[in-house]
Amino acid sequence: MTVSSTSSTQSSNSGFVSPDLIRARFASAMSTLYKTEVPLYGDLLELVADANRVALERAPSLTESLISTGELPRIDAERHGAIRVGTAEELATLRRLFAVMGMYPVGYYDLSTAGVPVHSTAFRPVNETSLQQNPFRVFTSLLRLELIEDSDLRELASETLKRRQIFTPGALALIEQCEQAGGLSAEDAECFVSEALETFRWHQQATVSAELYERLNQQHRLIADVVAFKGPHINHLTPRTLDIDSVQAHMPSRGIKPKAVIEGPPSRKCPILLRQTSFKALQEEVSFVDEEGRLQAGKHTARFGEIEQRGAALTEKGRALYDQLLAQVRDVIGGAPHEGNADEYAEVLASVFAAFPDDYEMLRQQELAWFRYSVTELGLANRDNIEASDTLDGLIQVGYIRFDPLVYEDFLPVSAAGIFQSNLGDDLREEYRARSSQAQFQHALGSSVLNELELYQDAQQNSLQVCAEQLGLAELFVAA
Ligand code: OOG
Ligand code: NI
Repeated sequence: MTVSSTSSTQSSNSGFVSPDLIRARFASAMSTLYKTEVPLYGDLLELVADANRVALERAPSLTESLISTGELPRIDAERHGAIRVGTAEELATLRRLFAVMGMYPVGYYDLSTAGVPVHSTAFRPVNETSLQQNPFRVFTSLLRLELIEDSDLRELASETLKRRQIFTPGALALIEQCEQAGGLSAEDAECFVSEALETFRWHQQATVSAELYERLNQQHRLIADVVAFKGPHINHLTPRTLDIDSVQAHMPSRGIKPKAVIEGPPSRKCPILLRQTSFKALQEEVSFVDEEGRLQAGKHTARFGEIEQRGAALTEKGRALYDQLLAQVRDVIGGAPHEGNADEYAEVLASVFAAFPDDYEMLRQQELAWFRYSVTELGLANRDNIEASDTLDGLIQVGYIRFDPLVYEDFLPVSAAGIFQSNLGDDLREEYRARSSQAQFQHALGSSVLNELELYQDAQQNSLQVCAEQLGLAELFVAA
């Protein structure tokens, strides 16, 4: 896969608008749309903005670190969304649509092991400049129809999906045009944003009868959600908060009832990976259509709200430790957490995770997390006193180089499963025995997915290279 490495907000000489700008426009249009569709989302945005302001006022070092990594300006606009599609063709066309906005598939998530019949990737910007511009990401799942045991129903679902077209002719034409010409003009980009938005809009009218909907729903609620509608409605849009515990605590005062447990690591001094919580999906009025085309009133729950707090991206070693500790927590409490054991879960989580160093210097020395290194003012002032034998650790010790955690830009399969489950009903727990199949997913996608660890490693290495150049050194590296 080729990923464009150039990115700027300005139009280039060719007269094309940068993909980063198209993505920023799209993310903002999507947020406006979702506010009108799900008004509680608007309330949540206000809560998050308040909590973020307080968190920044309370911790000047947090502000400093966010400035150093270039994240501060992006926080207010930061969101992720999620959609679910039904066919390989839909997924492959989405890949092309997202590429227009500089979003590429990163990572593979298998959720079938947690009883959710999908596998997924995240479309997101991949280079640092683009991430700083606007980090909008979309968690995108492909339904695994092969997991429907009833072959008649499987066939019906597949035929229903084949009959729909989730993209407008205008969107398809502009994707094609962008691929051929290498970009879009300002006017075409604007048109693209509004055409693309159509795919993610909620459709009140289903494409199936109430009876077929019920049969699909019986198999799995998620199957009904994907198959029975005209398009892959965006099912949540998640703002990033700097203090998830505060937002969770304040939700009820705004009439929002959060799920019982925050997914991910416990609250820490040095946040790692991703903590998420959501509120229950809304019940919405829909109309089904019978064979004669008559409308039948009904209800469907699909859309919900979610917030997240992002922390340091972990290395392979750090991630292995995280997975091991999380598994240990689940062993102690006997499976996934739920409303009935939320307090016990929080206690066990905190005590088991005491084994995960909660100090950036330790995380760095033990190579558990990725960092962005930068030369300080002091370092620049002493540039001429640097010696070729100076090491990274030495330069950090004398205060010539600082390091800040690279934020985790991706998702967590166990958390994602928890989010799915809480919105589908806690009763759905059975696991699918089907094997995870990244190859099959990539075949449907029409390309491979990028490895997130390589992206973080590159970002860390690039920052070290810049430091070396600024200090007149040939190279700098993390001592093994
Ligand atoms: C996606 C759930 C996963 C997350 O933040 O982990 C997700 C879905 O419900 O379609 O969005
Ligand atoms: Ni989400």
